[in-house]
Amino acid sequence: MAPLVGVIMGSDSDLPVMKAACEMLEKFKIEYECTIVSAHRTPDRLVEYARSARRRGLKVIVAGAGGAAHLPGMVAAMTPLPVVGVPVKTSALSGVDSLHSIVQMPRGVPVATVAIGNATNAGLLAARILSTSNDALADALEAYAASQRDEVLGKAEVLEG
Ligand code: RP5
Repeated sequence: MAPLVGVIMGSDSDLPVMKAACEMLEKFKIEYECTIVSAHRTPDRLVEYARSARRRGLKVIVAGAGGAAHLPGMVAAMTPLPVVGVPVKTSALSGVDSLHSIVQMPRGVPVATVAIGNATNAGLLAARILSTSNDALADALEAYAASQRDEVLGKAEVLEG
């Protein structure tokens, strides 16, 4: 099956963070592709990726980058698909630089930004977007939420004795 979600990142150094998005997509059996696209080091590849994404059947793009993190915003500027941005933590500024770069988009070009390093939520958000036209997926996401609830309630019960 053609991938529905494109997971991209600015560098292979982002992979330890971004693999959590892939794990979520695998958990919900969503077809995805994963690759490196650098806004600054491979600008032509960025244009090609973003411009062809919709035509190739992608429905959502998850883009992670650190530092001067222009990747999600530039992708969002070149495709009508929803883009979820993941600010990757940096050594110099702890990812606040990445967060600000990704979240401060100008009006008219949206990027749904998750918390610094939270690629899990990016994968989940992509799944939720797809679930608006997929009831089985929506059911699976509800079951996931219920399992989180039960886990917390179980821990509370143990604490309360
Ligand atoms: C960004 O620069 C990447 O997204 C990465 O987070 C950061 C550092 O890249 P490397 O120097 O580790 O390749 O483009």
